Amino acid sequence: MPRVFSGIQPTGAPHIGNYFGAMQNYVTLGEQFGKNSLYCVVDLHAITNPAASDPRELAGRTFDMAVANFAAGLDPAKVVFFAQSHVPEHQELSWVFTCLTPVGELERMTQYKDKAAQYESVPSGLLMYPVLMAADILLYKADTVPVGDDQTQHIELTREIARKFNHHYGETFPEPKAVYSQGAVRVPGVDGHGKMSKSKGEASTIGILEPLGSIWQKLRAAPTDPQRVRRTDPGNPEVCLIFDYHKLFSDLDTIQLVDVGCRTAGIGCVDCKKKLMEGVTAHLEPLQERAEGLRADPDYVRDALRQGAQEARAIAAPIMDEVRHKVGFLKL
Ligand code: AQP
Repeated sequence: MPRVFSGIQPTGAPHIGNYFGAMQNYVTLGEQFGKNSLYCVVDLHAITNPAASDPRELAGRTFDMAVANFAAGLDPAKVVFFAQSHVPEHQELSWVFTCLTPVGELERMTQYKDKAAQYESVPSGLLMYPVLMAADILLYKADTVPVGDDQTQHIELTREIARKFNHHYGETFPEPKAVYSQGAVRVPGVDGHGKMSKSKGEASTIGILEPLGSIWQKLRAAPTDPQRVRRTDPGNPEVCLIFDYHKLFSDLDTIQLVDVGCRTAGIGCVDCKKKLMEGVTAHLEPLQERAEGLRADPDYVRDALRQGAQEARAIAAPIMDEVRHKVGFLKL
């Protein structure tokens, strides 16, 4: 049976890119593979980003990320859901992989280059980010990784690290494959600049737990086809992020209606956005109600995380023993 692993950073409020790009797949794969699917709030990864690692906020964000995933449909009794820092073996395996990975390969990672360019002094944890990610996945010998396509290069490096370990120390790890969700591999930010990302700040994201009034304010102000200056101008939905969002939230009839309406100037941008908001509300309102219920019962969430960490450690322990033995560490 396949083993599934994926992680999500507690670097901010989860958004519709995380939801459609990854979290929905967590739920689907969780229903198929039960306790063979592991999901992790990667708080160790989060502290590679100094702007998102305020110690007064990190624990709360980790908790909120668990709430969001449970509200989105992940049942912690049926899958393994935990926080990365509660399973120290992630760091131990990461060190072994660090010693196998050339610095040059890490410096070539696009995400590293983009992020490092923002700092005067680059934290070395940022360079090691994909090595820790490889350890997250391979610690459970997972072969299936539901992610958005921004992670493709990191998954390729994970495969490379698995090959290298197997070559050096003998056949141990599978070469995992990324699984993408259909139609949502890279959800654009609501500011119209690149992919939606937590660390770009709330102005660029639509949070799945964000009040609906606030979401509407953002959608109302969001850019549309720049060529469509007047209401009577025909537009091109293919270059409009509102149309991208319709494909996520609206039914087929509505998608067709706004597609034709935009091309023929039969519908204005504000009405098109109102139609989108109907789909957003139908989708997110029940999820937000479930999240409220979970927030009102913090012991349930904490117990679920505690239990998840125990289950994860039980899977990781024999695999880590095998690694220690193969690497040659003295066993007492
Ligand atoms: N815009 C997106 N479209 C589709 N999938 C996405 N993912 C993230 N953004 C999009 C997928 O969500 C999972 C969790 O990734 P993450 O925690 O790294 O998400 P983020 O919002 O991208 O977070 P940050 O903190 O802002 O990270 P950076 O700055 O690194 O992008 C992953 O499977 C991801 O592919």
